[in-house]
Amino acid sequence: MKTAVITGASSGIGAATARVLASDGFRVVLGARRLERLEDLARELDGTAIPLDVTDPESVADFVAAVPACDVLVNNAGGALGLDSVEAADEEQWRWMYEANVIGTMRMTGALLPALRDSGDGHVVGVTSIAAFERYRGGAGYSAAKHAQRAMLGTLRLELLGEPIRVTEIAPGMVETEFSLVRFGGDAEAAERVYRGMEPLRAEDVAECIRWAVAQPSHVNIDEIVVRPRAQATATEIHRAGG
Ligand code: NJP
Repeated sequence: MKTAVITGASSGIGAATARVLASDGFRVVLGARRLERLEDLARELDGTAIPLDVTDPESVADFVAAVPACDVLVNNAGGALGLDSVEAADEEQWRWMYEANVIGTMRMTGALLPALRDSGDGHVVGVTSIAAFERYRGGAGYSAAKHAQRAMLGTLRLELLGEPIRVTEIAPGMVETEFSLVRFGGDAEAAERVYRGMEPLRAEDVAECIRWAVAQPSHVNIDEIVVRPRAQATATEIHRAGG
């Protein structure tokens, strides 16, 4: 049985990805900080829940030591904090975004590469964003981190050339998860406004893209998938009902 390790599996895209990969026959190993939620999902999927904070090297080391094997690694943990201009940037928020999205992906990938190699047919998936190649006002901190995460995945593909490990980037537009709630510090009204009058992607839509990329034959590397709601043309060009 193949093993898929999914970071940020306690909600949103990560949880949906765990469900589709488990239904495709993977043993799933789930990581995130909210252990209770992870354990509920692990029970449902007959998988394994292990606490993980990708911004903490010790936590990553403990997590990886408990991972029995790894054929697929989905680097999904991450997110955005705030929507401030560069001038008003909050350094702590920028630091967290870089730590979680970029350093987290680097740490997890580095630590699991030996297991991915041992599998003989490994796959590293990274969930970035359209913010990995677009810019928007107030989005600099998030965009800078996602641009960096994208650069890392592209570099990794070069460095792993000749090895049996695929590298795929999944770059979604707006997905209705806890993403906006986190971004706006728990302000549910502000989070709800983001999706008002338009139909965003669901976490399951993005998980389907990951499932498809992973399910391709081993010699097929899906470099990147950009997926947006029909009502979104760019990060800021969004069609809303009544406007
Ligand atoms: O958001 P959410 P998504 N260590 O908040 C975990 C990208 N994306 O599913 O630790 C370990 O429901 C957190 O778990 P917990 C986005 O940038 C999204 O939408 O328990 N895990 C939770 O499971 C991100 O990379 C949209 O709090 C950590 C998960 O991450 C990915 O999609 C658009 C962690 C976040 O789940 C999944 O986000 C886009 C840590 N330090 C890109 N910090 C969108 N939703 O619109 C957080 O372009 N997590």
